[in-house]
Amino acid sequence: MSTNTVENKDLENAKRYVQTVYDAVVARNPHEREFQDAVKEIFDSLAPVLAANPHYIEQRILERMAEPERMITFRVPWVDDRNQIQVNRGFRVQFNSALGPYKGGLRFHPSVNASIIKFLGFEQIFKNALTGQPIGGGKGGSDFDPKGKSDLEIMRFTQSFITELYRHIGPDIDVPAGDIGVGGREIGYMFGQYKRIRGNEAGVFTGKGVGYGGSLTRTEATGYGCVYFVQEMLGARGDSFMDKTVVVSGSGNVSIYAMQKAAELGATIVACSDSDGYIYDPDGININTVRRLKEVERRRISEYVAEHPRATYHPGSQNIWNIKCDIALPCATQNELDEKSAHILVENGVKAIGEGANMPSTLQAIDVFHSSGVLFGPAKAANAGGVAVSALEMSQNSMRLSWTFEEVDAKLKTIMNNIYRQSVDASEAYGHAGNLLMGANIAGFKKVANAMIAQGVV
Ligand code: NDP
Ligand code: 2IT
Repeated sequence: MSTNTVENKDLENAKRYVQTVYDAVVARNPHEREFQDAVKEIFDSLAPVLAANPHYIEQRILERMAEPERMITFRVPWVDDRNQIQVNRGFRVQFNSALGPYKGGLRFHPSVNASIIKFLGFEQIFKNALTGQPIGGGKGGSDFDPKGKSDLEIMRFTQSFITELYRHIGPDIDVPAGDIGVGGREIGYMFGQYKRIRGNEAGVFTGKGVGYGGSLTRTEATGYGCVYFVQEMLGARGDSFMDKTVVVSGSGNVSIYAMQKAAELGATIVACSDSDGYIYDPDGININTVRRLKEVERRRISEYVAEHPRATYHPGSQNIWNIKCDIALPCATQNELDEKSAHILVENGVKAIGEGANMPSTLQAIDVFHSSGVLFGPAKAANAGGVAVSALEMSQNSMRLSWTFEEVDAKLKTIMNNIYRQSVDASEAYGHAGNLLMGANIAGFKKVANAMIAQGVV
């Protein structure tokens, strides 16, 4: 029997093992489609690693990883401006602490449920590992809808949320941050309430205001980091953002700063969106207008066209991918880019995709990108800049000092470069050169698996 045959046999065994564990995950988490997809996306990358390292199978690492260490679900009662009592559901998944305290954002959106929180928490484990910083994986949130709520309603809701969550978090235990619907305002209120109960433990949240323990560059970090990652991918082909046409979905925190950095590097951003529709501006999106409308005034993206008459508004956010572009940065939400949209992007000559959001491309869309040779920067690598700067915020809080914008930005660039390198190296080492999804999954997985084995069966 040739070595190759043995390797193929091991690979086939590993694939069968992965499928068995995946089937058990589906059976144990029925109806949790997003969580199942996130597990499948990672598991499908791992057969070559398991074949080469059978002790990962003996140690039942996949079974252990796919089960959260802890899942907390709680009632969040609050009183609205009409003096009506409202009840929402709060979540925190503490998924994996092998590398450090649980770390990950909080999402406030009506679609939030256990499946969404577990998919995000599972992704976060491997993303955080890729940053090289000592942080485990967690995520949380609520089905609360911040849209249209007054500041006082947001404050009352977040205070109630923290009045339960405080007992489960702490600077060395679990450190939440922002995600969809949670930005500086919400973190400020949550930190304030935590402080009343527990005292001034600055490192318990990241994404705080820079005046009270926040890090410079945290606001920009995810968007900038995503563009730095795509810059690395383009650079390897002797290309860059200069003179490229870019489409960025969403118009929130990640989207705004991805647009800003891409424009700074010489690209023209022609479109962005919110959940109602998208705007197209042939002159290039005016990012200051978007920032004011969305960050300050909390209005809809459709209102952009009133100030920029050459721009047009199109209801239906999905159709943003019909616009011809060189680079597409999905920065809104999960499953926003499906197989059909992927085909349209490829037919229109797209060169690179950088996932600023979490799991924005469906599994089928990713297959389209890979089979057509488009550069594909997977979420857990390309959007890791946000959590990476969160970990830098934790370091600054521990040291009781503040680094400058330039210092943090330089560290962010180095981290994104390292993530890119690790992803390339792992993809090559396991025979899938160019597939950065496999590379990122394998590199993140090995760090977590090795730490879990070193710490015993816990
Ligand atoms: P924000 O709440 O700041 O912005 C979200 C944006 O996406 C809004 O413009 C929102 O529009 C839009 N959006 C939401 N759902 C849809 C939809 N179905 N179709 C089109 N647009 C939609 O969130 P963030 O920018 O922080 O997060 C965006 C993505 O990036 C999420 O996937 C998040 O998990 C991920 N991410 C965030 C990080 C961070 O540091 N904030 C770090 C890493 C990843 P509308 O106003 O209409 O709701
Ligand atoms: O998905 C993510 O990485 C985030 N929302 C940021 C998490 C964090 O802890 O900064």
